[in-house]
Amino acid sequence: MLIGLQDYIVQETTKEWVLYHNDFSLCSRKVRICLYECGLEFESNHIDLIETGKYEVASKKFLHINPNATVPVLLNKGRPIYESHEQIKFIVNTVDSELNAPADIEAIDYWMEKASMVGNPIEGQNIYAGNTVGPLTFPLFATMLRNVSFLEILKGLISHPMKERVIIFLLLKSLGFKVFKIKLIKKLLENSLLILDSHLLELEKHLSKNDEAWLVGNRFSLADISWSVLLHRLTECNWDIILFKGKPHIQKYFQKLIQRKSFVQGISERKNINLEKGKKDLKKSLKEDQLLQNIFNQLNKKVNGKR
Ligand SMILES: N[C@@H](CCC(=O)N[C@@H](CS)C(=O)NCC(=O)O)C(=O)O
Repeated sequence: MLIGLQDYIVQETTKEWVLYHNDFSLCSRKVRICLYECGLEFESNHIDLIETGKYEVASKKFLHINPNATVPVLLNKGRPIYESHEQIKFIVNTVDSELNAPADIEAIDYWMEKASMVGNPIEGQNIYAGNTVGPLTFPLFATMLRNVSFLEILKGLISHPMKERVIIFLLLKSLGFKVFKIKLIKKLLENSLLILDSHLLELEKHLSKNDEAWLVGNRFSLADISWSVLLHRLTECNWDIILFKGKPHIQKYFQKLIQRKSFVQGISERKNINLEKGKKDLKKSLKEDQLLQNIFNQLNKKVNGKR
């Protein structure tokens, strides 16, 4: 897997910064927020994921930019930087901004890495809270895929380098929420939720002892950017009902994060039709779909019943 800045050019450009990204992608959101925080101008290239309509990430044109078929990809003077946590670190190390003011770098790295998606998205969840996000987004993937044809997903079987991802989307498209009747998938969801809860308890404890303005110190940092997109995804999938319960400091912290100008520019102001429909349908299903309600109730008991 390619990580960090590469020494070759994938696009002839006069632009210092070019971003290949997607409205819905959590990792893309992170990089957009960082670019806005630093006040950087960038060429913006929106690339569709299957959830937002088609497998543009697996198109020949995009595979030239990233053979792994994932967004975001940030180009610096045409050279690609892979992995969103590397991209935001690169920005901060390259550009003068409030984000690289003197601070407790070790603590920022700790919290930033914890919220990152690193390696196989369903492994290493005890270290990377970010790796729980994929399985936890399954219900929203299922509603978003209602607006995408089977044919579009099947195309991924030919062009996408990570076929297992395509198979998961085919399952979600064909079974909808019934996918959680598959024991392995239900267990994956349950484990992801429980592990994320333990990361959130650590975050809650840290915030409760912290009388500074942000996660690390009084300056907004990469740690805050990384947690803002993760916490926000939980609210998009309605997991906040379960996971934010009894965590008043996280609730307050999240409200502060979403008011930040860069968050508004990087997330709130970017409306994606498939995402908006998917979120609306998921809310509706939570009120009407017995199977989904049962899953939420069971998981709520598992997380909050033990306290
Ligand atoms: N660890 C990578 C994760 C990249 C990733 O998996 N991106 C997702 C969107 S958040 C993607 O492009 N998925 C495309 C696909 O699975 O087809 C990073 O931090 O950049």
